[in-house]
Amino acid sequence: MTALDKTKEAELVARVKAGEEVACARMMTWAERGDPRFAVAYDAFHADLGRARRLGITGPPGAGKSTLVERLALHWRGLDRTVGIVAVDPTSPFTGGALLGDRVRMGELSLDKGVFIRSMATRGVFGGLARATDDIADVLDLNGRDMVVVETVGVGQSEVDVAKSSDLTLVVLHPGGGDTIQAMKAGLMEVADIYVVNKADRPGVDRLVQQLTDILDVRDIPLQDRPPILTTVATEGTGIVELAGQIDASLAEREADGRLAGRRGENLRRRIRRIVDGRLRQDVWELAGLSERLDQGTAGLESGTGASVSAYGLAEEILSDYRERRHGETQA
Ligand SMILES: Nc1nc2c(ncn2[C@@H]2O[C@H](COP(=O)(O)OP(=O)(O)O)[C@@H](O)[C@H]2O)c(=O)[nH]1
Ligand SMILES: [Mg+2]
Repeated sequence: MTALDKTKEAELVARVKAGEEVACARMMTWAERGDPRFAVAYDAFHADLGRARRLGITGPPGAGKSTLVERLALHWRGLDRTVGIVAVDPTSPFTGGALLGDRVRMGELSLDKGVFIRSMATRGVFGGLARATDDIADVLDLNGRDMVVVETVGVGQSEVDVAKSSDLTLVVLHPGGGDTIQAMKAGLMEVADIYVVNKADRPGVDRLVQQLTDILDVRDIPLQDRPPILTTVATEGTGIVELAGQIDASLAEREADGRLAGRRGENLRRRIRRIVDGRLRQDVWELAGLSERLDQGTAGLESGTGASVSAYGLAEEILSDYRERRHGETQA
């Protein structure tokens, strides 16, 4: 028995791996809070990861992402696959801001042990949204979920980044959700592996599909990478079987030709960079009270007694202070 086998972290890892939901929720809380115990646990389980299929779903608010995820989850349950859902959306029905019509079906899902739903606030997540959602998705993978879906509102760079950190990214648009220019500005077009035009029961679907097709036409995308465009009516379940089929087909193709492995490698490198960035930032600001140094350096400004301060100059001073202290630490 190694030292780690005796720890609480290892015990929790074993429980998550055995499929325990309470343990799963607990470990997710560690991840969300940036609890150092998560990193310890992660070291013990990272070799077990990679079995789950990970999907990112993003798009403008109100496009029908949550309704689609719910429908997909029900479909997968029918195929006896287990599901993990991470909803990063303060207005999502998963987070309790329930839309009346969705309550019944959500109830159905929430009673099903085969579906684990975790909702996350977008604010106050320690060390950034992408870091936390990657960790939480890993917990669901360890927990044995076949399909792990992360839903984010595609409004900001960090939300779009989260959707990219997956095996496959779905971008959901709807007629009446603004034009494709808006979606392009939000960076949604770059991340889409599959486009879903939802609310196909509404007018303007053909026009939206045409706009997307035009955009794809002008881009010089190799045929195999050209994102398919599917239409759905999530509220009625129309097009869900086709969408689920496309998801499986795209994943299978990417697995066979090595693109999946390549993407996972890319995601991992981006993730490690993020961890290093976070740790460095934490180090700089925490080490030997550099935050205080910043306050002191600018204190005169508010009282009107100080000389002007060079932002670059002070930043450089703080950094060189940090380096000196770091150097002193490694010498000691
Ligand atoms: N007419 C129509 N309404 C839909 C469809 N899909 C979702 N909705 C409705 O659109 C609203 C937003 O859906 P939601 O899934 O919460 O969107 P999200 O913000 O993208 O997660 C809800 O009132 C849904 O019932 C659809 O295919 N057709
Ligand atoms: Mg939603």
